[in-house]
Amino acid sequence: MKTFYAATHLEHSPKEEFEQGRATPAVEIPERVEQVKRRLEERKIGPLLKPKTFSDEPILRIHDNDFVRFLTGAYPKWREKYWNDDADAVPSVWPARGLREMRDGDIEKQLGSYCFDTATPIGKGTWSAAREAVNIALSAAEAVHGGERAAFALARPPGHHASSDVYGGYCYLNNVAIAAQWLLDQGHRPAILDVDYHHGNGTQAIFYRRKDVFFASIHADPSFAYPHYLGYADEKGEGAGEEQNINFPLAKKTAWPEYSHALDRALKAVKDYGADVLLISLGLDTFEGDPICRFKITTEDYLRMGEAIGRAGLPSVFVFEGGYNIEHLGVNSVNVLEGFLGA
Ligand code: SP5
Ligand code: ZN
Repeated sequence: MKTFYAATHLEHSPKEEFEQGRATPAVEIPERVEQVKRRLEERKIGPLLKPKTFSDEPILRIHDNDFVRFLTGAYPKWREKYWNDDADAVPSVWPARGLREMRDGDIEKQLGSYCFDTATPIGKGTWSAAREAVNIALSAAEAVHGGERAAFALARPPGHHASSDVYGGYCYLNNVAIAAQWLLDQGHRPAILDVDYHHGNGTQAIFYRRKDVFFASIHADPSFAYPHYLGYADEKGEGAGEEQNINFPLAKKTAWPEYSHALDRALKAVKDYGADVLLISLGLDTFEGDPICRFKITTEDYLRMGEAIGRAGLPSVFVFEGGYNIEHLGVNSVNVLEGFLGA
């Protein structure tokens, strides 16, 4: 299996995020992808390739133009306002109910209207890394479009929490959604399966009123887990997208028996939809040893997960998302890919 990787992500290196009322060390760090890269090299499951550079057009099929322009210039604008400080850009005020939703003007105003949390800092290298992650996802999609059975987009920062005009959850541009749209534009019928511990709220929102991309997500129940405001079982799509969205919210401490049941149902829904290509938002934060999550999936289970996805028999684009146990992240990720290849 071909993997697409670029070193550009190393310059997106957040130091801290703001959660539980205080600054805590960032968990979405460069070492994550470097660990996976090392494991891929060790297991020799295929070449590590540089992505091709795509134009902005596929991004603008998913994201609003004003949002993309904001992200491009946010860091310089922040630096200009706070020239005597070197902290990354994080919002501290939001246009909640009763206030005006204004997206222009002062950088503080813009941050609050485009970002939904305090865990997604914009630093000097953030834009170039997010932009290159899109090239990585598109390159993997292009490989599969060209006839490969599967490809792996080892992208960072992740993408599934970003919608057309809002970022958050360590995500800026929605890599998997952009790749799905690109495949649709080449004539495919794509479905997205999101196995990250957190609900893929951005991906869901993007395709919620559409019938041309199916979305299935298996995740921690948002009644106790991030992103809290989306990902419930009654969200089934709207308008033309009715019944084209399916959520499997699971309890704390979910282990493989319950997880695999949801996975089988999600894959059955993808098959029933008649997808001819599958994109997988591959988050490994369901791992029993993840520092910020509460599922009980084991290293062995990831082989089973890959096998189940492989048995669906669809050309597959794996797009890397979350997973924060640095030590086990490489083995867990590559186990999914090896399980898939062995199926
Ligand atoms: C891509 C992805 O997995 N994004 C997840 C973002 C979750 N951020 C909030 C998690 C809340 C748990 N707080 C633990 C504090 C660790 N610093
Ligand atoms: Zn996650």
